[in-house]
Amino acid sequence: MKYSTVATDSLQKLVDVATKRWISISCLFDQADVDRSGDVTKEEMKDLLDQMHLSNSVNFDEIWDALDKDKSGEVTREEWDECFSAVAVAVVPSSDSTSNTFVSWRIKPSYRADVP
Ligand SMILES: [Ca+2]
Ligand SMILES: [Ca+2]
Repeated sequence: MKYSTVATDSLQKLVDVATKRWISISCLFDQADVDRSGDVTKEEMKDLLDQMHLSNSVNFDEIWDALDKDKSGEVTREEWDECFSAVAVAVVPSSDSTSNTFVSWRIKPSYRADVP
């Protein structure tokens, strides 16, 4: 699943703020779904962005477009999870770079006190 750069960027900002507040993507949905209807409406999503002080720094239409995959006018938990997991995957470093970091740690000189 690919989203526009603007959508990914905006969703990423939302994820960043949520992460800083120790809110998981799943909890974020609960927070957005104020009336516990099981889906998030445009109004609820706008309120959430307001709460997170993101209304001015993200592109709402792009976010909404990415979230409401079937264009039903509401975002279900499935749509929410699918969209955010796609964004989360995009920002996680590849396993290659992780193993490279690991290797460079291993070959650091052993006399360095700050290297385990
Ligand atoms: Ca709702
Ligand atoms: Ca929908």
